[in-house]
Amino acid sequence: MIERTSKQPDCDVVVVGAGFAGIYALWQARQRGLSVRGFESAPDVGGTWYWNAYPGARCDVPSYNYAYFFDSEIVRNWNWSDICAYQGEIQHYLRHVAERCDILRDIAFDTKVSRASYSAETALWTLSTSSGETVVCRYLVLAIGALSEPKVPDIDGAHDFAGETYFTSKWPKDRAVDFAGKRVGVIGTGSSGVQVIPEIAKTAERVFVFQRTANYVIPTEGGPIDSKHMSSLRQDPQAVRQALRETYGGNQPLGIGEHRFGELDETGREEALRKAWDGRYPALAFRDAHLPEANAAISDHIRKRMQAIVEDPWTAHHLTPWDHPYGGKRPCRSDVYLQTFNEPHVRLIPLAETPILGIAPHGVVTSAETIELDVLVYATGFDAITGSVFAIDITGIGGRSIKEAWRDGPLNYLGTMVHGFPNLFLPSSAMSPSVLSNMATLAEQQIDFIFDSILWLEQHGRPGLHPQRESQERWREETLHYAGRRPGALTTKSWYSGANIPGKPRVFMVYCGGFKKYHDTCLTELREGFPSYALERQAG
Ligand code: NA7
Repeated sequence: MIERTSKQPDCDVVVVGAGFAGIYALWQARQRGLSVRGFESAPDVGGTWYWNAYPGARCDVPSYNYAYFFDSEIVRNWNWSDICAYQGEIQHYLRHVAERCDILRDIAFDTKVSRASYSAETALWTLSTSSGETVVCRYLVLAIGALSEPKVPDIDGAHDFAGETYFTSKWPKDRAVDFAGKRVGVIGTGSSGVQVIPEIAKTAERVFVFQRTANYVIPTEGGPIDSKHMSSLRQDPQAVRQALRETYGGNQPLGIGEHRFGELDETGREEALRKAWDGRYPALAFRDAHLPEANAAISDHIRKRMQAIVEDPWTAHHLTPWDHPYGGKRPCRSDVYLQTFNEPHVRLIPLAETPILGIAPHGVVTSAETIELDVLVYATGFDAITGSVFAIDITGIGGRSIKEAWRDGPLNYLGTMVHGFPNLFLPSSAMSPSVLSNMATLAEQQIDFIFDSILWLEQHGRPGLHPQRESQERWREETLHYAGRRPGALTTKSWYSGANIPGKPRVFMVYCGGFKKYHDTCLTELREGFPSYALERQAG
């Protein structure tokens, strides 16, 4: 049982998680003169980039944007080896930033926070950790990531498999996995599957790809970084930082079509689509690419391109996403995935035709056959956005749990705070631009907003701050309004709306109003003294 009577906190702020948001939060706390402690379940910094260390793991947002900008010297001194950096390099970068900011000494590694409860009497949070410690703080920042709670495989017999089993979301860090001469099955064809499959195919004797839903796969933006572009970024990193916050997605796209869809005739549209594919920005072939008719043309074009890459017509047809428009699910990026299916030892098993009945000790049993395997790799994704929050037993005012508050799906205001849970901050969580934006830009913007809010609270007698119930309702409506304008968002089964987890409420969880609008709304709250929030004064 947590001791709830302490009136003196052990520190001002606790930060849970040491990924992009957590590292910056620890640094911000120090800059603002607050005492802080950090907890991280992994043995090192990196967060999602620590765990997802599978071969081929790579960011598909350009590295020079998917980075910190708060410290101009980091921008000037760090050299990315590729436009789209691989996992090892990103983790190395995060370690470099953590060392430079001297925040490693604040973090207890290999330590999970299992419980967090708020006392209205003391206006303090009390946490329990896996090391048996109890920590009391004023402000709790859960920088626990949107894709950090792996989805538990929901397939019969999964535990009976006698061969080697791996999860892309928890890849071994202490050794290289050897696929040479082995029959390998991969379940899942989202971004992780699409990245790991070509790597496995390099050495495995046979590769069987179990695909439940075909997904769009477009070229990466990878390759050497243009030195002129990098020099211009380095000239004034703070201006770039500001400019990123003025964009729709928190990054600078590689290209965008010159014209609107409606301005072009058939030939002009074909030309724009061709140019966009060659320029590696097919999703932005038109200035108004978000309109349903433009999106339909883009989706058709990508389907044709995908089919042209895969030589076998049956495989090409089954790898093509016919059931949803581009962007309905998280699209994948690769220059080698589709090509891998042209190799004779790689076979696609479309589960829509031959579903998996179960897993046996020696392989996967589908409705058509038993496929004998030595290795099984799960690339089955995450209990996205809410999973990491529910992994901690969080209780707010009156002992109400967050699971209860979010029984019908997540509810919050501006993606960061929840009614009934004062001074709890949730960067990268639901109803923020999160996974549909550049998560690095978002981490900095949200942590700035959170610590500006904390500073305001410190200056106003440290009350408990939480959004009014009505503000949350309004924000959810606004989130759903913008989702309704995004082709496929509300009609496609995707993890954006919890459809990958049986029993999870189907609520679209990402704010699509654009980064600039989101940022402006946060700034308005700060400027006007939090009109959409309630303040809880400490008793006595
Ligand atoms: P995703 O995008 O959720 O992909 C998971 C894949 O696993 C997807 O193809 C799923 O099919 C498939 N899946 C999940 N459960 C099953 C079962 N039970 N049987 C068969 N197939 C299954 O996760 P990723 O790790 O690839 O990517 C996550 C994000 O990381 C990515 O979007 C980037 O932002 C980085 P489904 O499509 O649900 O039918």
